[in-house]
Amino acid sequence: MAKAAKTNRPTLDELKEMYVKMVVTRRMEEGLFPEHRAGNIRGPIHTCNGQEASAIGATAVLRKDDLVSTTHRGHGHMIGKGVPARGILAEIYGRETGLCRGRAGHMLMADLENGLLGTSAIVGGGPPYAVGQALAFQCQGSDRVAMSCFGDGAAQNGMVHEAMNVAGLWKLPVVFLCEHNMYGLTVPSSSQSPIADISDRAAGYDMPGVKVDGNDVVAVYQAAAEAVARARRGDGPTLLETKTYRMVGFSTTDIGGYQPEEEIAAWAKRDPIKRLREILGKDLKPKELDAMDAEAQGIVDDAYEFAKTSPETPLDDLYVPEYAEVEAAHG
Ligand SMILES: Cc1ncc(C[n+]2csc(CCOP(=O)(O)OP(=O)(O)O)c2C)c(N)n1
Ligand SMILES: [Mg+2]
Repeated sequence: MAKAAKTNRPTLDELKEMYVKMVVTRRMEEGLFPEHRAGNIRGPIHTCNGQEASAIGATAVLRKDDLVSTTHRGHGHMIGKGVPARGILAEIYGRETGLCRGRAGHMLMADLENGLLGTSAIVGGGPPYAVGQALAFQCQGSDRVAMSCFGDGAAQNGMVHEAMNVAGLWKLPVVFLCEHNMYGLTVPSSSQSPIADISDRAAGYDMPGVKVDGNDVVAVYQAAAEAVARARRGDGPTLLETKTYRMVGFSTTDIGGYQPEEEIAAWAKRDPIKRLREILGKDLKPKELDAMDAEAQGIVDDAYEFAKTSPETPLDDLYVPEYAEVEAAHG
């Protein structure tokens, strides 16, 4: 297995942007659980609390015209790709101003303007359509890249193997980002996979397999930059595995109790936001760091206000004309 690259170090401005996006993701998601409990949004809601460095670091290296596909745990990938928090929250609240006009909800959002190809609640469903998109890019002679984000549980799914196989065979411009958070639902990964590192499978698809500390945003950024550059220059896919941890339950439906206390405590010490704050603290004064926290909180407060005050999606008009238009365009 290849070691993560030590090149492509993010600039201070990039680190600051990633920090704000990580805090936006954390604060936005923290608001969702109480709102769900209060019955203001429907669920289940899944959050990436603890996994922000993986989501934001990997998507930070994508261009606006690259595409990302994600899962039920995709808010960080959306924020990282530049999808506005307003549109995400309005979609979760079922409002006309949501990304999909309140008709898709938390697990099925897309935003083509910002390269969010889609969110899939079908575990393992994302990699096949990212591969299809990457094939289209290759046929078009474009240098665009598709990134597919999925979990360690999804990695055990047949569709994911098929997707990686064909991507390796045809040298498609796709990055497979496996966010290994140690659980699929309530089941530890050791009960699902005979090997600990999913990236070890990459050799079977003739692509590099790279494993990084998924709570270190710099390491994730560097490894993703290398993988995206490889895909962009036509050298084919990479399987990038980020080792991380889900600090909260699987979703709002999870009653918990299966993640050992010591395990949670050990990962809490490696909180990706705290770690990036320490890195930034070498160049910035505490008040500059506080200002970034305030900026992130402002974005989140504005997005909640926007979502809550937007008109509700009318239940008697759930028709989605965009599908008909796309079908017509393809004949
Ligand atoms: C095809 C399919 N099988 C099962 C499920 C039920 N399910 C939802 S999430 C999940 C576990 C996913 O684990 P992982 O891929 O590791 O993602 P994580 O939730 O840890 O981010 C399962 C089995 C589903 N949604 N789709
Ligand atoms: Mg998992």
